[in-house]
Amino acid sequence: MSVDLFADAQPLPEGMVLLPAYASDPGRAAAVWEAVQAVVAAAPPRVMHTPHGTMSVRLTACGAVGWVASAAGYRYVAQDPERPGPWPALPAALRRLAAQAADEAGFPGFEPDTCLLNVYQPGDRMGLHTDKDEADFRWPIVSVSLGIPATFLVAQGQGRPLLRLLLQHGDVVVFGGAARRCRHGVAPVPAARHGLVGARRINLTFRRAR
Ligand code: MD3
Ligand code: FE
Repeated sequence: MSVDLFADAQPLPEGMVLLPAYASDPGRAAAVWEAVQAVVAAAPPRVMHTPHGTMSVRLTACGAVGWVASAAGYRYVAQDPERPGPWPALPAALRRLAAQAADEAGFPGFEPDTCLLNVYQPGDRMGLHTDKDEADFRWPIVSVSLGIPATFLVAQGQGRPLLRLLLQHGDVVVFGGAARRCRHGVAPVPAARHGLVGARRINLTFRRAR
């Protein structure tokens, strides 16, 4: 079951589905957190330098490919440029979480080939952008928020106001359909501490890149 917490105040873009506390469900929480810690230990999050400047957020990835930025641009690559060998495998608990959330949101058959992990420290932000480095926009992106709550921003269309949503520990958002092409970003993360995750926000995005 999905709950549309903000439906009265703010209509959501078509294809955007909120699953509050889905990842912190007692049946999933421990395996999800264990998997996240294993990925972060194997492939430490690092600052990336884009053609437009340095990102404040630290990034890493797991799966068959990972997203990397350089002065030359952005792309998905099978080798981690900062370590010998491939990215860590996508842990089964995370693959299952993403597939179940997508199914729940009306996008059956989702098989992500990558999960990007964004690690925010207080003050870190992500400017408005569109995710367009993936091959087929018919697949959704599944987002999982862990740790410090943050304000997520979505631009609904030309001249329309920004939608602002507070995403809290365990919240899952599925972006399919028209929402897949929305501009979005994250406001500066407040100084705070989460009991499990510490003074950080970790966002996972599951994608079918190829
Ligand atoms: C809407 N991450 O990694 S997740 C990103 O919280 C990214 O770290 C943000 O934007 C974060 O690219 C937001 C929510 C999200 C992810 C992908 C989307 C929203 C999206 C793709 C299309 C539309
Ligand atoms: Fe994005």
